[in-house]
Amino acid sequence: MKAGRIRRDIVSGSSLLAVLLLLTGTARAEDGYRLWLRYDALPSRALRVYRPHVTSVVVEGKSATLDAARAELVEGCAGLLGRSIPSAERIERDGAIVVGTPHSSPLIGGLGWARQLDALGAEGFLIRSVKLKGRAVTVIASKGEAGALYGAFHFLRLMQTLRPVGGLNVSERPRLQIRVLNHWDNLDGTIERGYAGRSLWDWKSLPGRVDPRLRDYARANASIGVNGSVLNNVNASSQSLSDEYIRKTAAIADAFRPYRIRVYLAARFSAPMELGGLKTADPLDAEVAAWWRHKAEEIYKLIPDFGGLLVKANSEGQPGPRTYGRTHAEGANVLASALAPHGGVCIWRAFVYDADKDYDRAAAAYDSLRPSDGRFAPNVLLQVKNGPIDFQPREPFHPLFGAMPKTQMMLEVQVTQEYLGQSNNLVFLAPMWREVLDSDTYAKGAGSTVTRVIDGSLFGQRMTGMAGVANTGSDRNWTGHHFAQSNWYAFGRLAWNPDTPSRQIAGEWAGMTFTHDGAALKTIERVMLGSHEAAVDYMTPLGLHHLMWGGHHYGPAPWWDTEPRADWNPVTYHRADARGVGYDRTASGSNSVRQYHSPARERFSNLETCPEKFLLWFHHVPWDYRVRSGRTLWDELALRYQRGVSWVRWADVSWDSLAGAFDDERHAEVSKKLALQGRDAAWWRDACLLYFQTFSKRQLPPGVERPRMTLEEFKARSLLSN
Ligand code: GCV
Repeated sequence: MKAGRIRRDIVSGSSLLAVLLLLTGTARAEDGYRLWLRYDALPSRALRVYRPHVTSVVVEGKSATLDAARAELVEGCAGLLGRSIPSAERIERDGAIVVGTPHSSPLIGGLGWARQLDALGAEGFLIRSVKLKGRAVTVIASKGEAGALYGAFHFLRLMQTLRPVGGLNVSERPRLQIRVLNHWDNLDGTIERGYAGRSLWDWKSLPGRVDPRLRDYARANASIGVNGSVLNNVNASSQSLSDEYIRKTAAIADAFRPYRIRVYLAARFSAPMELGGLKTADPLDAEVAAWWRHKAEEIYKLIPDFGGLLVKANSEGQPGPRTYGRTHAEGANVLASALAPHGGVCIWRAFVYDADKDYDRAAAAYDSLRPSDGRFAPNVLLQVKNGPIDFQPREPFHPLFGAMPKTQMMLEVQVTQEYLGQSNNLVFLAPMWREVLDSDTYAKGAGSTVTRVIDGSLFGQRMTGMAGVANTGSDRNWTGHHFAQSNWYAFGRLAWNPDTPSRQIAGEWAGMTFTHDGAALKTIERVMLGSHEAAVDYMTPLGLHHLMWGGHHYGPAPWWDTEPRADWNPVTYHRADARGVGYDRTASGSNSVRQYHSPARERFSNLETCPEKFLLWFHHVPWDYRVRSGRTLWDELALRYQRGVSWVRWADVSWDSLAGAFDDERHAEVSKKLALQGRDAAWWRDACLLYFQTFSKRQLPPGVERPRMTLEEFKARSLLSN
């Protein structure tokens, strides 16, 4: 059966479902809590196709993870198929779903698949339609229980997205090993750059009371292959490593364990002083090393599968090894050697910048970390943000990718939308992350993509990973904006397989989250896939960056020049003057372009060949310079801003057309957010163009709407306070 054939019958299926829901009174609040794990009955035609393939769930063996897989399948299949699906001890009929490992399940052990399963590892899995005990069954098998659980979620996803479940021969394994969310959650319950309520971890009531919601958090993560959570802010409090907080952390780890989520903690580098009363945190001091060793022992006694420690050092006021004249490698290695006997890792952030006179912040991390290449311990991973400044709406890839062949590197992306309209703007981030993953570093000639750096295939790094700064919080729908859930989902899918196309991710998520109606799905996908480019257009087109209001980072303030550090001020980055706009990072300017390998370096350096999306990132360009459209830079800039605003209007109309395609509650809530996004986009356009116009002294070209306020009025009011 082809997916398309199922899809054509969907509309009649949904009307039937609506009638059924009315009759049975089973309609529930559509508040977004269920995320993409909604197991409502599928359209009737799909039911007819799927039901014979799914008649019972056979999970031999008992363990917390196998129990979780069984429960998910029983509940998920029953919901999707609109009938109860029993959990059975043995195969009694066609349509059994047999799940487990060769170790846990004699049925699977007897299949002779050990070699293939070994090759896929403990997190990989096979799903095959086979004859077993004379019955047509589906086997979900893995070498490890984690893989069996991931396979169960994969099977459910096949049905949720109306894909065939007969004749299956699926073979999957994660491309990256550490797939971890970084929560910037403070111990007082607030979240740095969090826009969806308070922290999910109720530290005050832990370890006595563990919020049952944590199980759903873990389920959601497991469903997309996320296998770790760093619980606390990288701007860390030493307290997170205190005995008291380790006990609290252990309670969270217990709740996550069935779903194979390991907990990690962010460590403050000076904790040996603050917690241990030492006089120094110098990483080469023997007492300091002993303190970290004992701390690791204490942690692993309570949390045997603890993932490791994440450190932000010598950055934005955080202490670090540089305070003692030591290198970043020396700093990382002291923690790494404490963690090594227990199998833990030290994840060291590359988000490091100083404020030397005339320095270019985009060059700082490379300059301070590259000399340490080859000096990090084997259980250290360097976690590098996608771009060299800071999660801007668009940045070129970080030059450190491809520059440290002897260092294990992870990619860090920001799922929470600090600079992208927070929880008010619909911005689907998969295309942005894809752009970075697909970027060619040329480190070993053409084809040396960022994906190949982080999946270990380019430099043969042994440990691999990807981190996402989480966007979850206590809001009922987890992420503030319903569509921000798609970014959590996209993170998991890309960390599992960094080659996954954005369209596939959008289609899966929208199908599972909103509707099976083919036409409606297409509309949602189009909105999602265009949203990042549109946000770049209305915020920072053509390579502009860091134009946002200081502090809260919401809305435009290109005029901002009052931060104590120049590198926190937008004026440092756009450099607008009477001649033009943009940051010259070529040899005639900061020359940070030197950090890229050839031919990327030359391509970025040359005004004619520099991709237009990075034009003002690398060049200071005259207002009358003719860009590829033949327009002057000024006209192009203005029209890009306008294009972003027009896109939001289009998205709003498209969304309106979906009324009735799914529940009114979420439809109305997203409509409200789109209205805010329209306001924000126009605000960005008007404030930025009015400001840049004071330098360009040119008229707005035809097609660009006139601003509704004066520049002084925009300056007087932060968008966030409106
Ligand atoms: C956790 C940006 C954010 C900070 C964040 C920092 C980081 O500067 O604005 O809130 O701090 O990045 O990634 O460490």
